[in-house]
Amino acid sequence: REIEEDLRDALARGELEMHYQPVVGSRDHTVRGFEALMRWNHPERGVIGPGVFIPIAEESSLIAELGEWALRQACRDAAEWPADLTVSVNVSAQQFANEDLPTVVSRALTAAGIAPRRLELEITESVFMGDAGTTDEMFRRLRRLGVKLALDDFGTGYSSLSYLRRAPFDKIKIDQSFIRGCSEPDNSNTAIITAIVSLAKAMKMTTTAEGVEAMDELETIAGLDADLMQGFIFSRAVSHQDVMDKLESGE
Ligand code: G
Ligand code: G
Ligand code: MN
Ligand code: NA
Repeated sequence: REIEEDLRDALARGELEMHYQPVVGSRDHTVRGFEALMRWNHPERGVIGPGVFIPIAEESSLIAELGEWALRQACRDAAEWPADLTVSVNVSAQQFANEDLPTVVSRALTAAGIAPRRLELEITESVFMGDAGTTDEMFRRLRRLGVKLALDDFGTGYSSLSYLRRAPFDKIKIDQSFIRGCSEPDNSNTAIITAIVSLAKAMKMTTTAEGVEAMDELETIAGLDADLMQGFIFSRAVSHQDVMDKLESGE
């Protein structure tokens, strides 16, 4: 497979880049942080999204190298932002299953010199498919580092409320499939968002509504009291340089 071999060299050739999508407060729309999303600037194929190459990397040990690079780069970039902004990095189930993950995270934080609480790891429910003891121990080790933990794509996959009890999440990210059409009258998405926000508050977790694209969605979500929002209505993921330019110009 040609693309897999290319991907092996992509890191060394400097073809990978982290882009950043702003996460804003639902009420005041001020920027609270950024989600780091990987891009591959392929010399022939152009920009390739992670939806294409992350699954390929996950079929081999390549995901460990890509994951470590992503964490280090995101922390290094975040070191240049104002210190109250969070950087959120996606961690796939394969990365989570690697016992070196806490060491990798810790080294990325130290190398960049940022406070652990500024780094948030986005983890999906798929990590709970692994051995329960190993999974719980990984959560404990990550927690001990002082980083934040977010449950990504909540509500898709094999959702179980028992995961919320088992793992110490700081945040629930409400999957964008629940955001779509949430402003229409009498729709089940409104009820589901309301329930997730209420559950999160009761468990002292914050909520982010993902994939907000339209003004009516934005208004509905603010009304439903989700804490944070992200989506194309605010911005797509942009380069570190664009983040710096925006932050320096005061948005
Ligand atoms: O940006 P986009 O919507 O194309 O991302 C597609 C998928 O790739 C998302 O599920 C996202 O979580 C994942 N992804 C993006 N960047 C990274 C990364 O740095 N590491 C891992 N493990 N997954 C990522
Ligand atoms: O799985 P995860 O939630 O990490 O993936 C985030 C993905 O969602 C990114 O690939 C990003 O490009 C995409 N995304 C972010 N905002 C929007 C949006 O408003 N609409 C759509 N369709 N996708 C979005
Ligand atoms: Mn994510
Ligand atoms: Na998500």
